[in-house]
Amino acid sequence: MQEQYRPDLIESEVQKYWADNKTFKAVKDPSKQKYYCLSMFPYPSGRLHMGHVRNYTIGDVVSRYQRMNGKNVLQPIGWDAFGLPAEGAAVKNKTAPAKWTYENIEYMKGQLKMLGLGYDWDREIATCRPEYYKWEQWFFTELYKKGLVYKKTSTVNWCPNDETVLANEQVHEGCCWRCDTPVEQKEIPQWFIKITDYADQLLGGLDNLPEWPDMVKTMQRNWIGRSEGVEITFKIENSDETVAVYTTRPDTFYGVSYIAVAAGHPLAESAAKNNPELAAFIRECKGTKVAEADLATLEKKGMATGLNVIHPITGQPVPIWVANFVLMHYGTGAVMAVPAHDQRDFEFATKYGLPIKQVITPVNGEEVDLNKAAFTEYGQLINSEEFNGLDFDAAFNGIADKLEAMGCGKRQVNFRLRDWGVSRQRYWGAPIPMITLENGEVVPTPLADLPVILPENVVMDGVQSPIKADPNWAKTTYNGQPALKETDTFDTFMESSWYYARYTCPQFHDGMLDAEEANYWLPVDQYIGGIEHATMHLLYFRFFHKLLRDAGFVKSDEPANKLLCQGMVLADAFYYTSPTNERIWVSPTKVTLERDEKGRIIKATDDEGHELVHSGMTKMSKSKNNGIDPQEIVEKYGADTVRLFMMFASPAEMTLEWQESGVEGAKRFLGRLWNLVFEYNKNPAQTALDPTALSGSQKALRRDVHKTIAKVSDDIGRRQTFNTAIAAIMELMNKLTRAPLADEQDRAVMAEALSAVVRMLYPITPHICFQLWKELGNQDNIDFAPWVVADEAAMVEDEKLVVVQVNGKVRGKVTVPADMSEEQIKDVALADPNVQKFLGGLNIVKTIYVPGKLFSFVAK
Ligand code: ANZ
Repeated sequence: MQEQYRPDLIESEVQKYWADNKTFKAVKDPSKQKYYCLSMFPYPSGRLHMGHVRNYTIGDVVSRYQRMNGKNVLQPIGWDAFGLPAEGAAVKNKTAPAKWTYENIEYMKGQLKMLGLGYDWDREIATCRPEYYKWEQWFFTELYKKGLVYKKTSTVNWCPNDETVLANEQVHEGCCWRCDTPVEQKEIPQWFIKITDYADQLLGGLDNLPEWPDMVKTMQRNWIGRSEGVEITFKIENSDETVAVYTTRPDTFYGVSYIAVAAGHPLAESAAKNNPELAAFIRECKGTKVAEADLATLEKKGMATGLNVIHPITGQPVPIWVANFVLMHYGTGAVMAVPAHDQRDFEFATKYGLPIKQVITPVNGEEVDLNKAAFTEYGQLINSEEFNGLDFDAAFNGIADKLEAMGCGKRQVNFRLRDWGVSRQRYWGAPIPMITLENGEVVPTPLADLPVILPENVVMDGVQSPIKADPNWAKTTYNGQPALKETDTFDTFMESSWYYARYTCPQFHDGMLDAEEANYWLPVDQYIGGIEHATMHLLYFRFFHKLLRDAGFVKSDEPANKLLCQGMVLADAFYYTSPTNERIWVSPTKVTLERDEKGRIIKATDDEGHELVHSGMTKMSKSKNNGIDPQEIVEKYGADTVRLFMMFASPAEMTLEWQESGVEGAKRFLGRLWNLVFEYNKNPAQTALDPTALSGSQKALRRDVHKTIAKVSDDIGRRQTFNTAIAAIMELMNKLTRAPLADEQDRAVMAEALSAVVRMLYPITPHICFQLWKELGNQDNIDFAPWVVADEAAMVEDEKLVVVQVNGKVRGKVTVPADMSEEQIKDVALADPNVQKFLGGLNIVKTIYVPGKLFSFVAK
């Protein structure tokens, strides 16, 4: 055995062994319990970052742990390979997006292997490959045939710089998330998938996911946004027409002081016909973006239409206004405004001098000051005729009943969730498999013509998609007639919505999924990824699973039983201010620090002598230049050290603070483990451990070993608190390094302990453990060695430490057999010289015994 711990020698060799032997190849085996562990696949951006390393290390720890527990483990990996960055890079580097992507994949694959991640590489998927997206295209055509896909002209967020449609979440304060260009509104035809048909199931299904983080479930509930309300129809004064509103607060019906309609509402349009001022206002409204999130803070603007409705109960006329805070695509695009009880309505009414009538009062009788703000809580009705005094529920039902009886209201459930617009006008994505015939009819591409291949060998000019720029690409035939292919591509969330299922049968040629394989492996047992995917990806992923179920491919209702969202990786960020008043961020790897005795940073300078400001620990990012390159760190310390540090530095779902000193500590720990095995191996145990032949201290050490096994098994397996598991192993290691190796049973206890430690650490630091397992004399490989099981008998305490007090002060500690009686313990305590000293000359008046813990004398 090598005397020094040399990760540089071990790691590449072990990795080669795994690769040559396909150690982690997963094969369906119905006789074994399967375990599907999935980490969110990376976008092939060029290099791995620490966030990836953290995500993938967690997944690997879980996978290896489950394999040792006898499960048939599937841990696949692949590439979320389509997407906009490839186009930008292609323009910049004058290459094709495909070439850039494939090169990145090759490079990053090497990086993943360098980390020792145990993937089944035979299942690798790159979503930009035609054999993958063929089935996505096919599935889309099937959804179309089922009526779950439709085309609609709709207003989209348009980034004029990237020439692409942006999702609401991709618009940050009115600007493109990528390039900060102000976002415009544009009407274009788009393909939509009817996710709203599944809104109820997507919401209800959350209740069947006990092992998903509450935060994710709450975010999904809010995203789906189910609300119960009433749709109320108002008659327009002096007209046969009506206007409908959706309200969740029918209890405030007597407080309506105006009706507000969206700029795109037909009523607004018709009122504008003879009113140029109103028409101009509507144009202005349509030009500016109103994301739901911005509604509250938006400056309220509006204009009267000159029309009134008649309040169905009071018979009073109520004016209709056009208002910029009403969304066209929510509810009916019109609201009944109750300024006394809704803050948006309040701001609007205050601005335009509309009446504010209180109809709700706090239950506790407090005064409400309607000069300042609306009172928006539930309360008791006032100024509402026969409904006065009712609470929210009673008033909701009473007023809803009344309006229903009058024929002008009906109860309704609404969802905030919108249908999923999947069209993108960019090039680097899967072509949408639809064809327009000469007569304008649109038909799905037949299976025989799939995949609709995206040409990879293209020249990008950075503006237009090459398949749009090439007038020939779209030309095709359908039933012998000339026709045109769709030139839009899919939203890349499409590919990431079903990759988890394709991993179960990535080479299957006869269909989208091999149902037998899919149903053996699915659902995913453990999914791991960032919280930033809480709504969109994780909702589409759940949606697709239900679509796959309804298409007969899978039997389960949900794609993943358990979800872990790992925290972000943070690092210190430093900057100095340039003469032109710019902040220049300096990489922490180029910073020299001085610390005070408590370890706080008191001075930071860079290589060029600039004195730096320490702006604290923040998320590793390009903008603050505080990213640490995983590859450099692995080359410097070894993969095991990096993995150990990552898993030890904080609980998996919390943020992780990158500290190079912590990495060094992890390396030293692995060095100590290596040394201990080395020392032990100089004179290893020759005889088996005999639990009946152990001394007290040998028994005590063995007890620690088994207690640690029990804790680590629970921490890794159930609690997923990997950091506390590692802490427990470290504590045990401290005891082991101090333990004697003098007699044969000392060595036998050590042999058992080392075998346990190596197996417990294997999921976290697999290379060193692979090697040490061999050094400990095992013939088989550790990869399939059984997980250690704690021996209950070894954990039984056969001795106890009892504290002895005299008149409330600790005067001694005695070790006694666990089953010793109170009387006998008293004798032992009395025999202690120090206790005797303090009892000397006193009379014992009372004794108190707390079993197994404390013996107390009261003496005078
Ligand atoms: C009267 C009212 C009085 C309202 C009150 C609230 C408080 P959720 O829960 O999100 O469904 N609303 C309806 N359609 C709208 C649209 N297209 N654009 C903007 N706002 C709209 O919210 C429903 C509430 O949001 C509705 O209840 C309506 O205002 C408003 F004291 O009606 B409410």
